[in-house]
Amino acid sequence: MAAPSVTHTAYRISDALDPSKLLLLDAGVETDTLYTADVTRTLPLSGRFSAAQRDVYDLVLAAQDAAIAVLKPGVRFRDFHREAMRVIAEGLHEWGILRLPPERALAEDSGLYRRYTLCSSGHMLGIDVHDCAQARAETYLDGVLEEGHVLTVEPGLYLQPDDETLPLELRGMGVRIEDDLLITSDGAKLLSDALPRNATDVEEWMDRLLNDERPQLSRHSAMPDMPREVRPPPGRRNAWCRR
Ligand SMILES: [Mn+2]
Repeated sequence: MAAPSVTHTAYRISDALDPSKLLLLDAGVETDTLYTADVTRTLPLSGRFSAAQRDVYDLVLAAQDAAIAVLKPGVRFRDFHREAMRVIAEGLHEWGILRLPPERALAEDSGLYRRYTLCSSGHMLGIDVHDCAQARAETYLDGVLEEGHVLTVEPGLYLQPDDETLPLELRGMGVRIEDDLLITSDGAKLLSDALPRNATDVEEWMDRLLNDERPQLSRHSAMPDMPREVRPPPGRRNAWCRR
């Protein structure tokens, strides 16, 4: 969200939105089966990305595409994050922001790119939206993907407003793109492709939203029609607001 420090915290929108800024919208749902998911899109509030915003957006999308491309059974959970970070580090190096060669920045004992990425690039989905944050490392972070696993891939660039290593036009910008994927027998199926992903499609979507061509809500998306017993239990805490 457009906020003074680019973090994963949920913000309340109390002021008018600045059309020159991006809106990072991370939305979570829980279905009547109690399974959860979240997706993120980063939207230009004016309807059009500025050149700098588009550059950052395109780099994050390239990182996400690269990460998605390595998903298949037998691949380690950490591998897609590494792949996303390789693309991010190469892009930041090309822009002159990351001064040292990407392979050195990516080394285990360096991680210098991390000041711009802050966090990991995805998580498993299930009964908890970060399913399961309490799992042992050997079955999750150090684990191996299997057919039937469902996860998010959500690399981002979070460029702090006071970071003097950044050109002025990039400071304070945050971009994340998050999609949900099912591991299949030989790859991964994108489950959230009903939402636009590339910058041009996002702009076309914003055009329609800004011109108030709202789609009709389907019967299932109208909460008041749902029987009371399938609503999420009241007061249940969820980690959606953390990412
Ligand atoms: Mn997420």
